[in-house]
Amino acid sequence: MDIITICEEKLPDYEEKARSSALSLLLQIKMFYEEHLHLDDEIRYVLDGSGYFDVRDDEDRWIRIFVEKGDLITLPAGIYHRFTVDEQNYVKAMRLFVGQPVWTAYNRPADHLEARKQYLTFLAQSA
Ligand code: KMT
Ligand code: NI
Repeated sequence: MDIITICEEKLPDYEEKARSSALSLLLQIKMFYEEHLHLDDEIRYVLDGSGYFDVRDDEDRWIRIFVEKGDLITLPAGIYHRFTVDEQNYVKAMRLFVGQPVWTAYNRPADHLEARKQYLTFLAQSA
């Protein structure tokens, strides 16, 4: 596991280090909000703060899931999803992995990936 914190710190913008850390935070927020999938299950335990996981249903509509401190969420490998913080602008979460930590995001379209094909097969079987 590792721990990820997304929070907007009010740092003086004349400082180069502060500027670049604010920029990397914005890039990270933007990256999480791009629709993507992973090759492994995404398991997140919210330690503090809150936010939204949006997942696609079987008809490709968004479903918004609010998560807050104490919540555990597992997104299956291959499901399209995105994440955003809410107006609190703060979330601290534990990212849990089975085996090697893999958190590479594949932005949509990623339909050629085996994880996507397996997920669709799983969906069709459970329908
Ligand atoms: C992801 O890949 O979507 C994330 O790790 C979201 C941030 S964890 C609260
Ligand atoms: Ni993800």
